[in-house]
Amino acid sequence: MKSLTKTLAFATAIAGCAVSQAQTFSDTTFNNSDWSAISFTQGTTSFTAGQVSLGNPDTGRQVTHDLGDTTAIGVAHVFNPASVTIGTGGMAGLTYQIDFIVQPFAPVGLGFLVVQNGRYYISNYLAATQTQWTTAVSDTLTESMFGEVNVSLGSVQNMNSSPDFDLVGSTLQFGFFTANSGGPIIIQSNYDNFSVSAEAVPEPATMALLAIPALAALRKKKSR
Ligand SMILES: [Ca+2]
Repeated sequence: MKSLTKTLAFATAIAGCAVSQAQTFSDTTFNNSDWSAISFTQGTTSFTAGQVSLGNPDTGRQVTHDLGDTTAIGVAHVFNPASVTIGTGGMAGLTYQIDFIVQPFAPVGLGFLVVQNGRYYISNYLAATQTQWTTAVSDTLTESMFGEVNVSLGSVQNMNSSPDFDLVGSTLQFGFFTANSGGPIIIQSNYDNFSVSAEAVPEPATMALLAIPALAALRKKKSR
C-alpha cells in the first residue's frame, strides 16, 4: 500500500510538471492597443477592426470586410501580449478558443493564427455562419495542421508551407484570421473571449530526471 501511494505521488509530480509547461494567453476586453491587424487582399478591398460594446458580454472586437467586385480579403488579427519563444524540446501544440457571431446571410471565413518569422499561418479554417454567439474550439494543433496565408478568390492558405515548432529560440505570436471573397459587399462580424495555450515539450534533460524516480518506483513495486 505504501509503495502504491508513492507511485501515485510520482505520477502526480510528473503530471504537475507537464501542466506547468503550458502557457495560456486570453483576452475578454479587446482593447485596441492589444491587437494589431494586417490584410492580405486580391483586388480593391478594405477592412476595419476595433473594440465595440457588442461583446459576449461587454466589449469585444468588431470586424468589417469591404469587398469590391469579385475580390478577396483575409485579415490576420494578432493579440500583441501573446508571445512564446520555443525552447529546447520544441512546441508540442497549440489549442485555441474564440467566440464569434455573424450577420444573417453573411458568413465569414474564420481560422486560428500563428505568426513565425514574419509569416502568417492558419488552421481550423471554417465558415462562421452562426447568428448567435458561438464558441470555436480547436483540438491540439500541431505544425502540419497550419498552412501559410495565401489569399486568392479560391483559397486562403497553402498547406504545403507550415510553421516550424522545433525551431529553438524562434518567437511565435498568436491570434485569429477572418476572410471573405466575392463582392461587392460589406460584411460585419464580432468576436470575444479569445484564448490560446502553447504546450511546450519538456527539455530532454528534465524528462530524464523525471524518469529516474518513476523507474525506481516501478522497480520497488516489482520486487514485492
Ligand atoms: Ca468581452
